[in-house]
Amino acid sequence: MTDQIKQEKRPRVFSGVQPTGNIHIGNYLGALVQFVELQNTSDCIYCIVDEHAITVPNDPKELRDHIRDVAALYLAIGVDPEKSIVFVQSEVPAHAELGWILSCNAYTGELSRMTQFKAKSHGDESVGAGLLMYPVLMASDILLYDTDVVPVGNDQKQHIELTRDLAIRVNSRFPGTFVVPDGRFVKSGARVMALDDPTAKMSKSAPNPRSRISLLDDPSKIKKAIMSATTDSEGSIRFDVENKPGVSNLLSIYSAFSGKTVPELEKAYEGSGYGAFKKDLVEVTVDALAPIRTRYEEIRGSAELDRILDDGAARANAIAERVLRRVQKKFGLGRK
Ligand code: ATP
Ligand code: LTN
Repeated sequence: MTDQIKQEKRPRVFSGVQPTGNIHIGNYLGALVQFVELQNTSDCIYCIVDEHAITVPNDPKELRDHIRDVAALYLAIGVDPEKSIVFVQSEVPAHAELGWILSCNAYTGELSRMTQFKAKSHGDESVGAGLLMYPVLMASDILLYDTDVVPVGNDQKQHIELTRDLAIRVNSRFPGTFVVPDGRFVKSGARVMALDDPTAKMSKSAPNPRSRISLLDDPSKIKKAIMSATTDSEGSIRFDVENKPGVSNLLSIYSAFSGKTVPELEKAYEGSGYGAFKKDLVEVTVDALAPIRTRYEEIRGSAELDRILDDGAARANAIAERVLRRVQKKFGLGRK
């Protein structure tokens, strides 16, 4: 039995984050914490998806900086390059090549109905076609590595569904082309809401900086954001998303960072006011993020970071080229 378990193939995990700055606790609790957790049981590949970042207007200099930022953050939260492959998407050309093949198998109708496309294009005809193709490139990222599991935040469910649909569609024409992946979503903290408006998700791009806590915020910024977080006038600390979205969001964040369950927290804060609760949450959050900041500062400008990304690109290319060749053969592309 033990031998049998040993011989079983470890699941392949793939995920990516866009280098668009301001990585916040929503990204962290919704997706990134899983990256670290999965390293011990799976073969993990973590990508900085810079080609996705150019689907909306962007500044090239900032993009360059943010690629390093996200890479350093991966390592700072505990992604271990000895266990996982960490690389930059544009350094593996097979992503764009498989993306083209997949785009020939995706329907313009299904792409134009995607929530993200509708939200970001605002029905504008002159919006970049890359925005429409965004989920196809994401499917390519995933399918290129014969991925079994994709740890992401809840908001990516529709993209994962499309990836599965595309894989199944191609497989029905050419059996055995793709592994059909599953999404993996965390239960608590899966959707962190904006601090100033707990009915909207915490977002990198929201104009109010107090709507989010970025992973690299200093203690005074964290304090300001939490102390000014929207709550309600009832004054009791209980989890009730419908009627108390602000307090419920804070309870989820508290629970995720402290390891205490929500009922434990409700009990501990029975009878106390929002002020005391928020003050404690500031402390818990500052303590959780401090080691990440310290490690990030050590890594961000280091030559070691480049070495890790070079090595990651070489390892990712080796896998991706093999899978791409397999797919090209199925489609009759090329001569061999
Ligand atoms: P934005 O916050 O601007 O909407 P995004 O969703 O484009 O950013 P990415 O960097 O592409 O951000 O996302 C990285 C990961 O973080 C994804 O798996 C995404 O699902 C997750 N994520 C983003 N926002 C939240 C949130 N508020 N709560 C939980 N997970 C989130
Ligand atoms: N769309 C994703 C980022 C992303 C991704 C991926 C996530 C691009 N390619 C492949 C997982 C697997 C987002 O989080 N906004």
